[in-house]
Amino acid sequence: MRKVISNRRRFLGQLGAGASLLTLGGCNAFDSLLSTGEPVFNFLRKANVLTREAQRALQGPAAMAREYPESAIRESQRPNGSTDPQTDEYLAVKQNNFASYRLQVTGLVDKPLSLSLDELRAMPSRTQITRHDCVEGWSCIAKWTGVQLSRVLDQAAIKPEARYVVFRCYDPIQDTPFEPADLYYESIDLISARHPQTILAYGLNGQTLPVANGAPLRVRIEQQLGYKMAKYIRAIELVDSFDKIGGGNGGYWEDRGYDWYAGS
Ligand SMILES: Nc1nc2c(c(=O)[nH]1)N[C@H]1C(S)=C(S)[C@@H](COP(=O)(O)O)O[C@H]1N2
Ligand SMILES: [Mo]
Repeated sequence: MRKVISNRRRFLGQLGAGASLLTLGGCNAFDSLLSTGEPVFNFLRKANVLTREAQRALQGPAAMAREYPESAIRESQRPNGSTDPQTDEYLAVKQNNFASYRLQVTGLVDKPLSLSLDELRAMPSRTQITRHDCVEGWSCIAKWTGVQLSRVLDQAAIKPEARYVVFRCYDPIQDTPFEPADLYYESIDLISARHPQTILAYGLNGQTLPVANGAPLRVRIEQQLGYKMAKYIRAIELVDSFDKIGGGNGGYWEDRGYDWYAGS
C-alpha cells in the first residue's frame, strides 16, 4: 500500500522534473502548470483520481498519513479558497481574538457542546507535520496543532445512529458561479473522524492559526485532499445522512462534482 502512494509522488516528481520552468518549491510546485495549460492540469487531475481510487481500495481510510521532520517545512501554508470571510457572523466572532467564539457540537449527540477556544486548548493536544495536497495541483508541508476530533466526539457522547460528522463553516464562496451561494460545509464518516491524525486545529507552524488558514478552528484530515479540511468551523453536526444538507453530496465541492472520499 505504501507503493501506491510513493508511485504517485514519484509521478508528480517526474512531472515536475520534466517541466524545466517549474520551481519545485514547497507549496508552489504546480503553479506554472496551472497557468500554462488546462490539458496538463486535466491530465494531472485524472492521474490523481486514478491513484486516489487505488489508494482507497488498497490502503483504506485507517492508515496513518506520513509525518515529516521540522526541516521539511519550507514556507508558510499557502492560503487557498476563502481566506478572509466577510459575513457579519464571522466578523462578530473574529473580534478580540475570537473571545466570543464557541464551537457548537449538535445533532445526534447525547450531550450537545458549546466549547470556547480556551476549553478546546485545555484538552490534550496533538501536533503533526503533514503534507497538504490541493486538487488544484500544489502541496505544502506544515505543522498543525489541535485537539483530536475523537476527543470532542467522546465528550459529546455521540448516539449509536450517528454516521457522519458535518462541518459547518462561516464562509460562503462568493466568486463561484453557482447558486445559491451556500456556506462552505464538508462531511466525513466516523472512521475518518476518529482517526488519530484528524484534529481540530487552532495552531499552525507554532503560531495561532491565521485567519487566512481558517481561524479560529479548522479540521485536518490527513488522508484526504485539501478541500475536505474545512476552515472557519462554526459547528459540528452529527447526522445519519447528508441527503438533505446542501446539494446532498456531503460537501460544498462535492455538490459541484468532486469525490466525497478524497484520498490523497
Ligand atoms: N471553509 C472553507 N474551508 C476550506 C476552503 C474554503 O474555501 N472554505 N477551501 C478548501 C481547500 S480547496 C483547500 S486546498 C484548503 C486550503 O487550506 P489553507 O488555506 O490552509 O491552505 O482549505 C479547504 N477548506
Ligand atoms: Mo484545495
